[in-house]
Amino acid sequence: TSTAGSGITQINTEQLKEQIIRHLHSTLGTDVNKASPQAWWSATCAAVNEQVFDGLRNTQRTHYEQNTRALHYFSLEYLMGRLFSNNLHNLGLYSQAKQALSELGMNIADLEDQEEDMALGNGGLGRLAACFIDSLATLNYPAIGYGIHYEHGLFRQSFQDGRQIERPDSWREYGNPWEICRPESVQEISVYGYVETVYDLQGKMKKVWHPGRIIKGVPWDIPVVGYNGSSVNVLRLWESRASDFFNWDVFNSGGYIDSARENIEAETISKVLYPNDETDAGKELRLIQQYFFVSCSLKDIIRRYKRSHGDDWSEFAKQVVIQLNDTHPAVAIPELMRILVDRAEMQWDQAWNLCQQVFAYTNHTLLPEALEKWAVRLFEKVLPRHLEIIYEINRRFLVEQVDVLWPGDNDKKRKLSIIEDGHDPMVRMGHLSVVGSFRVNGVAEIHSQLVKSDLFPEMVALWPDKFTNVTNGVTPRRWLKACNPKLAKLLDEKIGTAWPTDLKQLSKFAAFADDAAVQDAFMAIKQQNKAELATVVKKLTNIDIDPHAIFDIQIKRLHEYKRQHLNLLHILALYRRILQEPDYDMTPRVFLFGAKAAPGYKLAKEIIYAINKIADKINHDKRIKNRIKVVFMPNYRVTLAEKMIPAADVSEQISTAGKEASGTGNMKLALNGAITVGTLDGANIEIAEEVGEDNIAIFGLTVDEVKALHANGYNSMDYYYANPEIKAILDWLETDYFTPGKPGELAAIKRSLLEGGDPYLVLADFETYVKAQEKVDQWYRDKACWAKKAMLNTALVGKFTSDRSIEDYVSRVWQLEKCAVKRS
Ligand code: 26Y
Repeated sequence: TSTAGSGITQINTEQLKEQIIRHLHSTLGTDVNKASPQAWWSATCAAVNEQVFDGLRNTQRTHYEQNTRALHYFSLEYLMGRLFSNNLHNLGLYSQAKQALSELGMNIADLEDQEEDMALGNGGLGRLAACFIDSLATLNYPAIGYGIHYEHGLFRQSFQDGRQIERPDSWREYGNPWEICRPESVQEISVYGYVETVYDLQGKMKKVWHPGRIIKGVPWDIPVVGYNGSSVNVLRLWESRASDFFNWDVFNSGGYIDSARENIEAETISKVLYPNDETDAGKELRLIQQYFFVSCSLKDIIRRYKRSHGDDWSEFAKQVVIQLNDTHPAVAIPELMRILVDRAEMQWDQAWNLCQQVFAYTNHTLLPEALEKWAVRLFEKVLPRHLEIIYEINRRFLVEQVDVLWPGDNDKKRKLSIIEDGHDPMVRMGHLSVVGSFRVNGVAEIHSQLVKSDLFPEMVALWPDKFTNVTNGVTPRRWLKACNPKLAKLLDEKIGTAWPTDLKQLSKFAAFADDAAVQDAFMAIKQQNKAELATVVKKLTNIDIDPHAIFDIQIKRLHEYKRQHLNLLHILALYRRILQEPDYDMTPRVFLFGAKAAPGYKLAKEIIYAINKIADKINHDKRIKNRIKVVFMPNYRVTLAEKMIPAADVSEQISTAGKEASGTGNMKLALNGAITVGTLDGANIEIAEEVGEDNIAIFGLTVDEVKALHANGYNSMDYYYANPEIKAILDWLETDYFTPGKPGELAAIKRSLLEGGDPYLVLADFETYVKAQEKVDQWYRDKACWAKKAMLNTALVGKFTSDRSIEDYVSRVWQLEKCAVKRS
């Protein structure tokens, strides 16, 4: 028994074997001879948890004793994926566990496949939260993640005749070994009802909220294991239940069935993750979800604070900082005001001061349809007291800030008001978040610039120092070490083993970029990863792909701005060229897609259908001699990403400039040696700066050119008539070539690009995109040239570790101290 880091006890293979067998017997009630793979997995998790819970207790005790300032990350989404191999890697136990299981006759990879993904998020924003809590624990920062314990995460996707079908995800159907219920920390929260104005004996006015419903929040804790046995932090997720207290009367007066119905309504709150990203539907249940978890979390924070400070609020802002992951948890701002003013009877100014020292806000989008707004009517119904508080925040803001800088300027007031006026007045959550926070950040340099120049320019005039940038990052533990063990091993051999926690070390690998032997080793690893992916593809889709072809991968949510249809037009162009010119010279390429469409997003679903139909036609067309294959992987999720990313040659990052806030898949792919074909958007710009222009294929309009084109009137028809290839391809979509007997089935894409005006400038970027792809094809023909570029991508993207992002947040926003965990 030795020590890894300081918080966790390290054990050896023999001890691990004993623990696994012990858990098979006493936790699972089975034995080595009859245990199912599921039971072996559970028993191994239980063994792993012995180390995890050790570290958790040590971490919590240390933080309590040291009375540390802590970060509280508020997010509606955490896209955790699987935790089994991640926890083993971070504990430094992966190889011991592999060995122990193999000695017990089990294959660790089979056990890994027993685990459901924890898919409590939609995409980038949710996965970012997961990478951040990994880095926070690894760097020994006191931090807790708060969110919702959804019963159903993001839907499971399958295809029926090429169309997306959604089925519920039930990740906890057979329990989840990683979570601990904490009934001792249950909270009760209120919704609905009305506000009464009362006067106390001194004649002082008070607002009393008489809630219509009380709901119980039950916390589930998921330990977050730092790499190398450092801290074990907690992700605390709230599950909603009916409040026993509230239902007691109903129950006694014979309303057994009614009370069961109330139970169902209360439990609905944490039932399901909303599957929309980037289109706000303004649904009542979603607002209640937001308030539910925010209110539970704030009460939890305050309970913990009061344990050491009683009713003295003077240290609160020193102890507590809360990061709002987009505006989704922004109702925390009026909720903290309500607690301070109505409950703690603090003066408004003092309470507001406190709020403005505690909250910080990260913006993840500029898309107008993703900016959250709540109808004032709805807000009033669900949270009547909070609406009053928002009005008062707004009144003071307009009088004390806006009117002071721009006296009498009603135009400025209209623009800056937290309430948008109109037939159906709205609460603007972005405005509320900026006004209530001490810092606002975007997620890549260019995005943070655009947040200032295009989204909140007047707010910048009021508070220039409030705005900053923190470029996103990803955890290299999951996204290199665990998912690409062969490359990780090569790196260990060539540059030492420090890179997982000091990713800039990867730059040492650049010294081998011209070394033929290392190039061969690097490309052999890529080849093996591609062969492994080919097996997965065969199993999931029954499509045969050649591991010697270029693997060209686009994996991200399906959205017009991400332009999967631009990729599709390129595929059609190649297909058509081959049909017209049978000897058309191109390197064989496999185009792989992974994407879920929001269930209500019609055009996104049409794009999936079109890709599937075109794939079917091309994959079966003997004339093209396997030069093109198209694969749409079903049910793209973290676990599939872990198999696709290490096998990628080309990374598609082709959003319209100015639309992708950052992107994080781009970082994971480059880290694993894929070459980016990308626009100058989001973090692509910073990736290009790091890897150099020779090692990335940049194309397309820049942000400024996009703006100019729109300003001068963009007409997609011009491109249709000017470029015969574009015209032929779009016309093709209207025939029944890809959908025999059903002409017009793929016409929605053409319509959106022509009659629809092509809002994301697909046709404007088509030509330069095709040129960039031709360049990539040429690069690939020279094996050494390609190997060098791919290796330099891995070597030069050290900036994009989430550890660096966290250090940026610490110095620019959170002001935390590291806290070394002491073992008991
Ligand atoms: C309002 C609601 C419908 C909504 C729900 C989820 C709106 C947006 C989202 C999710 C947004 C999201 O994932 N944004 C992505 O965040 C990543 C992390 O910062 C960025 O890298 C990526 O560019 C951005 O699209």
